[in-house]
Amino acid sequence: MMYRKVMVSIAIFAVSCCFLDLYAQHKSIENNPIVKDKFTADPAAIVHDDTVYLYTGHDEAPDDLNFYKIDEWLVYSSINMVDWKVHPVPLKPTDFKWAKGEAWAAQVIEKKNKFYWYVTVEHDDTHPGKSIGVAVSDSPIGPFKDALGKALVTNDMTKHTDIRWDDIDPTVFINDDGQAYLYWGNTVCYYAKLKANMIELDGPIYTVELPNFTEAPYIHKKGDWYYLSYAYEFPEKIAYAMSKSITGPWEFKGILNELAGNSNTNHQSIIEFKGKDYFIYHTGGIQPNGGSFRRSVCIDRLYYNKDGTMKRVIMTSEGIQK
Ligand code: FUB
Repeated sequence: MMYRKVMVSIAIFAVSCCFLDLYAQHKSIENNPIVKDKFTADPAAIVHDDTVYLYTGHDEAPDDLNFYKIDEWLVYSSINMVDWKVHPVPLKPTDFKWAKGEAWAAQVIEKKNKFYWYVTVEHDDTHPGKSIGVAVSDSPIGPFKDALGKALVTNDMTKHTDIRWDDIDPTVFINDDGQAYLYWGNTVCYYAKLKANMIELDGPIYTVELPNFTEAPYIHKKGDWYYLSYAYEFPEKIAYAMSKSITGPWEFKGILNELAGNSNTNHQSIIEFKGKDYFIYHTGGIQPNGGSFRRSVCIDRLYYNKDGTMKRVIMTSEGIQK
């Protein structure tokens, strides 16, 4: 009798262990947001030497401030999109002598082993309003320094709207023929060619008509298609348009990502890494004090349809799993 009891107990124990093990194997870790010890916003990522470099702003608004307080940009790297290594602060608005501050959205691009970082900052009183500057480094993690000694785009260079924050959110794309293009804007979407030196505009500034364009244009290419995604309406969703040419005409394709949890802004970056596509964005999801001015970068998979259109992103808590 005793022997039977012991055997039954052992069997129950073994089955329980089995279930616990299965549970552990199938329980996903919550990898979104990817940085949990500070607030990160406005992601922009590049791939270099089998590594992803992710650049963000550092949201530091105290709980009682209902506006942005962003005094530096940050850089993280990963070889698997799950484990992220933080590097020393690579750039601050104070590194631009002509800027007052405010490290708004920015994007890095590599050309001939140099890394050019196009940033939004508040200009000093000589050119009031938001401006775009460009910094350069020999390494994706910096240190970066002002490449031009003055702003690349100032508020007085664009006259399509009276607001002083329409020259923000630069995105840069180098076309197959080597020609680089800078897109940017708030309320109005602008673009211009860049000279081969990457630090001067080459010719006029054009505009692109896009439905409900708010800000955060982002250019990427997949196969023969160019994609211009952007923040749509406010609070922001992400919508996109497609074209067979970097300069359009752009055909509107609809919503790519819905409202981001607890944040008015959404700000996307899209990359392909080791054969998979990723949608990188921010939410206000960290509790208890995350929100529109204390945001957090998240990553989810992006999928394309056969005709090149993109499937709507499914934002998840799990994010990317190993
Ligand atoms: O982070 C400040 C601003 O909020 C960015 O420049 C916009 O894209 C929005 O995310």
